[in-house]
Amino acid sequence: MAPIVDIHTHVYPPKYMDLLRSRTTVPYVRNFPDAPDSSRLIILPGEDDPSMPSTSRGRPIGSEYFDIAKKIEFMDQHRIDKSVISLANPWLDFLPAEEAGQKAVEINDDVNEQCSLYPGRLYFFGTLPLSADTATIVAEIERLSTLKYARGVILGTSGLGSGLDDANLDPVYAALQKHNQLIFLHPHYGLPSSVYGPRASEYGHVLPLALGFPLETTIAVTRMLLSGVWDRHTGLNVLLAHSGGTLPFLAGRIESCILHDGHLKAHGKMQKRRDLWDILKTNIYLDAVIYSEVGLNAAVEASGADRLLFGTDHPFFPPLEEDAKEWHSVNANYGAISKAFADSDVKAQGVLGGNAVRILRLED
Ligand code: 5CU
Repeated sequence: MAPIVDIHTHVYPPKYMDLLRSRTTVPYVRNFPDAPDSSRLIILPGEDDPSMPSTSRGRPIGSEYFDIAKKIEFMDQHRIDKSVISLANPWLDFLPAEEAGQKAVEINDDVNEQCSLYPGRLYFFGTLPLSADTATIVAEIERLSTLKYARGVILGTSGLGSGLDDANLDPVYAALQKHNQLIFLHPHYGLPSSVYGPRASEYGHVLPLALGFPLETTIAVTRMLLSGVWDRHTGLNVLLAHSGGTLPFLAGRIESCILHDGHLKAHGKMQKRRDLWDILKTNIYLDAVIYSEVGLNAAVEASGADRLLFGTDHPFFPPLEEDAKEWHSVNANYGAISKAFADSDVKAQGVLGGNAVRILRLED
């Protein structure tokens, strides 16, 4: 039996918590006067609208977000053997350039240290100082490749500030490829809040999380495609959160729009271009955090069962019932895998952990 490996599971390590608690603008952690005993994590744009009661702002944050012993407890409770933990959004994107490099070193060392407390059970995706200059970012990639438990980096979609289709990222992509470090691409910024309409505040976090996040990822990868990132960096490996957003479902439409675009044709951007289906099967890995068999089947069709990896998104999406033992969100992902691979235990074992062990070098 392959081990069960969770590759989509977050932490805010102690050094990052100190940073969030020291801040007063998004992102930050705060106890509000009308609920002094409960800390709130405010990370998404617009979550701290003063017109909302403090108990609706952001989300409650408890020790499951930063205490690594709680991560292990959660893993044991859900039969997870190994986890590849990553700093949760918004990473270091908001830091001034001059602070980012040092903070990345401190936080990556902090997480590497946490992994060392549970040998064989914890690995991590490092975080990059993306607001710093390219040399500082590349230096951290090189340093990460020497840390025992690092297996790649987690990246948001903003890149150096103007997206992942920015040619200035080429040295960063080249360094990641050279050091065989996988990018775990994860959304944070969503879509402009105007698309959710004037009654958005009545709908909790559903629209930004269910739709804004996946569309953000889809747009980021399509911009990489259109700008030629995948042609210039043919060996770049990227793991997409939430089963690729909507990419497996929309890949055909994206390809068709490219083939019918007069502007791209006139500017010679269609010649020698790798197509999205090839990239999905060669460069892209997808997590299995999609909560249904239908989404999982699309991911398998697009990238193949051997490129799909189990995840939980812990500590986000806890059950709302206080006495729940197991998390519905985790069991939904387990259930989708067992239904989608009812006819192949080998494939199911791969998705649950065998693929992660192979791709991320997690052998004991
Ligand atoms: O619930 C949320 O806001 C989130 C988030 O911010 N990041 C994430 O990975 N999952 C859920």
